[in-house]
This record gives sequence, structure tokens and C-alpha cells, in this order.
Amino acid sequence: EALDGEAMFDALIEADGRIEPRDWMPDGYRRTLIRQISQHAHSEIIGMQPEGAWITRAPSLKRKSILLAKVQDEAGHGLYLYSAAQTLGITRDEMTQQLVDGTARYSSIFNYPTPTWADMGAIGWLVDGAAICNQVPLCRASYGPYGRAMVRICKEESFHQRQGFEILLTLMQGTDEQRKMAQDAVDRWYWPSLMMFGPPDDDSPNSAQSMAWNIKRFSNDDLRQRFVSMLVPQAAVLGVTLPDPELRFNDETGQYDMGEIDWTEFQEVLAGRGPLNRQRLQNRRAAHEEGAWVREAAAAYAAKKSAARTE
Ligand code: FAQ
Repeated sequence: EALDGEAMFDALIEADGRIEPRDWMPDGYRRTLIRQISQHAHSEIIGMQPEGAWITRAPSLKRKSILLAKVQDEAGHGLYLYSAAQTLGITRDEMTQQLVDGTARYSSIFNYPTPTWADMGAIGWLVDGAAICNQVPLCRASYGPYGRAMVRICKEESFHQRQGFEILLTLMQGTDEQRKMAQDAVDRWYWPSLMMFGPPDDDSPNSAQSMAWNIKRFSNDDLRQRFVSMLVPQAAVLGVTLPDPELRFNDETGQYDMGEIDWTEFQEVLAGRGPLNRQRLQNRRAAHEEGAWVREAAAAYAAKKSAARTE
């Protein structure tokens, strides 16, 4: 007996199977994925700015090539993710418009400044570290194109995290001034990196439905906890201190107790009032406008090619 679309969808989710672009899916599932995937794509694109600022100032040719490769990977991640979102029926132009209009969200983390070279280390170690913790489970997301894109993205993120760790390790083995610079960057990025996982579980409106649809596999707080347990031994190897005096392992719960996250700061950044929200968007808008001639030329070339083919 043929199942109708909805019954087929429910059965696939129940069996932990994959939904593909041509399959029937509830509108809410489609909207949730467009929201999450496009936000993720925008994060990658805006996320090129904090590090892009250091490409011309990297301390050596080797550091410069590594950083250049990393920032290019981020552009690539943005592009795969836009493509995955397009399979759900939104266009690249619509998504781009939402970003430059300032109506789309992107990760809060990319609104913080990068005043020193050590910030490249802290971003790699903490921001890419958080990204991996959050994204490895997304490789099993029920929507096929998203899960598959995430596999490659995660491989590249692990290289990014290693390179950040290695920058910090080098600084920590250097002069007092270099060690201070590394610790200062860790102090500034630690709390914002914990905020990347999103609001606490009891204040996360999308989690329950996204988990029921096998998009999210773990809750925001569970992933945050997992991230901290990963950081503690790595911080010890680096010789840096995580800036949370209340952080300690709790034998009874088998988890780390942590200090309170400043959720007011998180809300402010989400509302567009973080340290660099305006500048990040302004830069993106300017780049979009300056690139208009490239898009026009590419479109004119494509039209000419397809006209030649049909002649
Ligand atoms: N920033 O109900 P929930 C990277 C919003 S990694 C801004 O819990 P959900 C790699 C959320 O959208 C960064 N907004 O939402 C890289 C929702 O608002 P909405 C990107 C946030 O979706 C490294 C509202 O709060 N990674 O780019 C944030 O179930 C280095 C309520 O929250 C991803 O996007 C935040 N931190 O869970 C690149 C991963 N947190 O849409 C360059 C995929 C929450 O209802 C350099 N995304 N919000 O208006 C996810 O896993 C999820 O979307 C969460 C949020 C976990 C981020």
C-alpha cells in the first residue's frame, strides 16, 4: 500500500532515515532547515572578517599561507551551505539580501574584535573547537544535503582547530609578553565561545522540534558541557587558564560546574548591539556592492553561452 507523503516522512524520521530534496516534508521542517542552514552559511561568510583582518599582518609567510587557506575554507563552507539551503527552495539572492539587509542572523561570535595575533590562536582553538562540537552531530542531521555538507566541513574545522591550538602553544612557549597576549585572547574569547551553543535549554524555543525531527541531536547545554570537558585538558597542555573561577569537576554529576554565562551580553549581541555588529554588516554590504560588476559580468557571460548553445 502506497504511503502518502506525510506518512512516508514520519516513517523515515522514525527509522532515523534521510530526507532528500524531492521528498515531501512539512512546511515547518523546510522553514527550520532554511533558517538554520542559511544562518550557518552567513556565519561562515561574516566569520571570514575577524581573521581576514590579520592576513596582511601574519608574523611569517608560513602563518600567512595557513591563515589564507583557513579563511578560504570558510568561504567554501558558506558556499556549500548556501547550496544545501537552495535545495529547499530559497535562492542564493534571497539569502544574500536577508544578510545585507540585516534581517538574517549569523553567529554572535563574529561580532567581537581581533586586536592581536593571539586572537587567531584563540579563534582556532575556541571558536572552531565549539563549531566542531556543535557540528559533528549535525553530520547525522536528517536532511541529506545538510548532513553530507557537514562531513567535509567538519574535517576542515578540525584542521582549523589544530592550527589555532598550535598558534597558542607557540606563543605560550615564547616570551612573557607573548604568554600574556595568548592568555588575554583566551580571556576574551572563552565566554563568547560558550554562547555559540545558543541559549540555555529552558530558553531555547527551537530545540524540542528540531530534536524531534533529528536535525539537532543534542541540546544546547549538553553540547556546551561537552565542549568544556574537551577544553579543560587542552588548556592544561597549553598552560592557559580558563577565565571561570567557578569551573570545577563535580564528582557527583560527572560534569563540570560552571559560572553563570552573561546572557544579557548574548541578547545584546543578537539584537545588533555587540562590539562590531555594525562594522561587520557594513563591510559585507560594501563587498556586495563592489562585487556587483562581477555578478553582472558572470550573468552576461552565462546568457551568451546559453544563447550560443541553442543557436
Ligand atoms: N548567535 O532556539 P534556539 C562557524 C538564535 S560556527 C546568533 O536554541 P536553534 C565556523 C537562534 O538562531 C558558527 N544567534 O535556536 C567558523 C534562534 O533565533 P531565530 C555557526 C543565535 O537554531 C569558525 C534563537 O537564538 N554555526 O561559523 C545563537 O535551535 C571560525 C533561539 O535559539 C552554526 O550555525 C548564536 N550563538 O539553535 C567560521 C551551526 N544561538 O532563528 C569562521 C548550526 C542561538 O529563531 C571562523 N546551527 N541563536 O530567530 C545550530 O546548531 C543552531 O542553529 C544553534 C541554535 C545551536 C546555533
